[in-house]
Amino acid sequence: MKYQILNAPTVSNMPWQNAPAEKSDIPVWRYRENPIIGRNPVKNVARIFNSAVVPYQGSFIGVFRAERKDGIPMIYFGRSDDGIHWNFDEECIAFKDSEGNDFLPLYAYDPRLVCIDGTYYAIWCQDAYGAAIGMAKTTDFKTWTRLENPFLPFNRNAVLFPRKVNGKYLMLSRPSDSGHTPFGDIYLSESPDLEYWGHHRHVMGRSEEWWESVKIGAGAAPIETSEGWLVFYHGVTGTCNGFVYSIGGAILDRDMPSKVKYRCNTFLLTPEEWYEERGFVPNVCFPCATIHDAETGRIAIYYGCADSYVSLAFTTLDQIVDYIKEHSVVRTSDSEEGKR
Ligand code: BMA
Repeated sequence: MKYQILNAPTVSNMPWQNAPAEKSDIPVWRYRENPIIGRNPVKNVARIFNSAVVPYQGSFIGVFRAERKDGIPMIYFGRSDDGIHWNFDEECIAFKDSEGNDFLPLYAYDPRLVCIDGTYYAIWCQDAYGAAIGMAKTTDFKTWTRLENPFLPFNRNAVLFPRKVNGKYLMLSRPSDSGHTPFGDIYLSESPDLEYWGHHRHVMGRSEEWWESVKIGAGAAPIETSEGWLVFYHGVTGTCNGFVYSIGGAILDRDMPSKVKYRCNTFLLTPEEWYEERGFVPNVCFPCATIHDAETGRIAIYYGCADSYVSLAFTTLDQIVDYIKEHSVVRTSDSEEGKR
């Protein structure tokens, strides 16, 4: 391998299919049996999409955005032996406060899941007098304890880094408005303790590329590589029929991730298949997680489709890093530290 995935385990049983024989311009290909989670996947749930998974003790676990039949999104826990076929709990995660009392958000959506030093953190969007970020931690997947909300409303798409950098926890997020936000850049914040967040830095903005010209938001937790932090994010454009969500890629500096080293000027995946173009909200590809294998450099991207399904796409570290570098356009607001 030309590049290395760092500080991540070998996941030899991760989901995988080789690239189709027919060559494509972009080295990201879909799982042939997509979508992997269809409609009505569990009792009282109409759709699961925009969800996050991690390898766990030889199998896989995840937190899932489940749009229930009462119309309220909540986070459900799921398990899988192969990362493809999932079993979900029949009730949403029963979050507790630090005293052990029930503490459910009014609604919760678009969860991410990150393991730092053996503790698993779920991060999602919820109501806090407007859309804001919620967080909880667990070590046993039975008790999930809510942490203080890291940021003021309005904010969405928060993603934790999988390790401290220069002694600080790092989180990407996207300040927004209370509606279907028609703007938005990715910022970085740091914390000594996962409670107090500050030193906010601009990472990158919506760009001059048309496919990401309205807003962008962090997607999967950053993957640490020998070239920097590999980030799959969503980029949104506006059409006369509404927003279109594509998957983009960038590589952030390892020591100062508010600096973008490479940023791909093309999308890596855009709605083309029926399950991406057609659904509750058409034309949405929304990445929330990857599973990656440090030994082979294989990467599986989990993405929500049309606010209705979950699908899988694949790439390899060498191919995606080379592709991002070859198509990189980094502007001043990307390459600077992001402090004004
Ligand atoms: C965003 C979020 C996502 C959703 C997307 C498209 O604002 O709410 O959960 O996938 O819109 O509807």
